[in-house]
Amino acid sequence: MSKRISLTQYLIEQQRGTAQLPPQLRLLIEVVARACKSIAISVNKGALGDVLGTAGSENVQGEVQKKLDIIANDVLIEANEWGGHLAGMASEEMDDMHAVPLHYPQGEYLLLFDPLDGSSNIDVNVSIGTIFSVLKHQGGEVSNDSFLQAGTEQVCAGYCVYGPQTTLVLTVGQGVAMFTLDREQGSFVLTQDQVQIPADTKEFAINMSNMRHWADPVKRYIDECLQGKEGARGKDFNMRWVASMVADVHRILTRGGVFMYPWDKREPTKPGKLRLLYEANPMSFLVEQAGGASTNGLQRILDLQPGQLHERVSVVLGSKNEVDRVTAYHREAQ
Ligand code: P6P
Repeated sequence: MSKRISLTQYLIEQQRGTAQLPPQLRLLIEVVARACKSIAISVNKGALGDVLGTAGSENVQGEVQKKLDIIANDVLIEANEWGGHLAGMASEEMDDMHAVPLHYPQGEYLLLFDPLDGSSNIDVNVSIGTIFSVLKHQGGEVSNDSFLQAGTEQVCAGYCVYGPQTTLVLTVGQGVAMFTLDREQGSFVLTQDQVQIPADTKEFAINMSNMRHWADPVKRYIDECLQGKEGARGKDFNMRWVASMVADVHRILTRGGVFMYPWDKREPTKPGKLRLLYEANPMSFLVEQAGGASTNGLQRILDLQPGQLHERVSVVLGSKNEVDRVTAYHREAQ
């Protein structure tokens, strides 16, 4: 890679270039990146910072909140509400949207986030991350309904993975770029641009303990992978499951693979475990911008019209040819 540039320089070049990145959106991204640096500092303290363990509360999903879930959520709210770039925010950790207080200037964007994805991994020191998605506010009073836009309406999406490196991964619709945090400088530095996911792979990511609950098309696909080169696929597969979507997606953006969290019969009325607006949509935008594919087994995830803020969805994403195969198996079974 030629001379490394900072996130700020990259964004200014996007502002001047074909992306014509609006200044308010550039500011939004810079603010979110700074918030992620602050979250990384808390995450990296671990037991030394009294940030581990549970917060003694539950979120709207009925999940026990970890202390760092709350810390990360508060950091993102406080960092973003005064800048004048947002009309409102929505988070996995908040029942309803958070309107920008009226004593601050109102902006034209809506920010959605999972402040700390994979928080079951916090106490065991496994990679976790922040996922974010940006929509345009369509005007009028901001409410939960303002956020109910299809994933194709996103103007920006990204995540920050807190792992061996702290890496910000971003798209504004002009491909996917990766920025590694230079802790000595305290700035994100461009370390990969125009990320491409290989169309084929030998690696799948799924929670195998749920096998008996899957629908037949998922069982068929995974069985074929497990049969290896003696089976229908004619090649051996490897399996990874970090139980942090950010970490699994980062691996797929880096070397390919297919990630699946499908519907299963444990809770048949739920389409899946993952949330559409602030997990599946931003990850699907990134994956498609990197040449991959993302469906709910039957439809392109970015085309789905959300009905509620914390709506869940079944997810199959990653290397295009594998996602196409899984989707074909679902369609054949209809
Ligand atoms: P399971 C983390 O809680 C998460 O929302 C995703 O990041 C991850 O892919 C999935 O759930 C893990 O779920 O059932 O394997 O613990």
